[in-house]
Amino acid sequence: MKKFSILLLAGAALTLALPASAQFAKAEDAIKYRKNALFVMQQNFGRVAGMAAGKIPFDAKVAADSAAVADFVSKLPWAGFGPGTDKGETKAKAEIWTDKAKFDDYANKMQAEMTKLSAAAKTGNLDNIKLAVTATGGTCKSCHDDFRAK
Ligand code: ASC
Repeated sequence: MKKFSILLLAGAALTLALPASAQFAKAEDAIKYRKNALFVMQQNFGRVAGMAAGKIPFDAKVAADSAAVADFVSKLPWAGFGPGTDKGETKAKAEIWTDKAKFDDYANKMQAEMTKLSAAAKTGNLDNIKLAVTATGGTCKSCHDDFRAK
């Protein structure tokens, strides 16, 4: 096989391996990736939170669908926080990389709560959803307080 084809295949393999083994062409892409994933997650979580707060009319199907998307997307941002992605257009604090265990712990807790929120939303019970929204929102906030610049 020609060298070029081997390189192409290797490149394709790396791309397909995302996000389990995160490889981005540039740090800038990793930053964009995590921000966009967090944005998509927030839009879906925010919709459910809005219903829980009575700011958006409650629609059980929309809530369940949105929570399921937020749950899935909550698994994505972390691949974009690799080494060397601390500088650029980001509010990510340096502590993410110097206190990685704590950051990972927050990230894991958020994902666990997002999964519970999705389960709660599937029940269609607004009281269950409210409790889960509060728990999930708390995990967003604690990580932002410690690891996101103002
Ligand atoms: C959101 C959002 C957050 C969290 C947080 C909850 O919708 O963008 O960062 O909820 O405000 O306390």
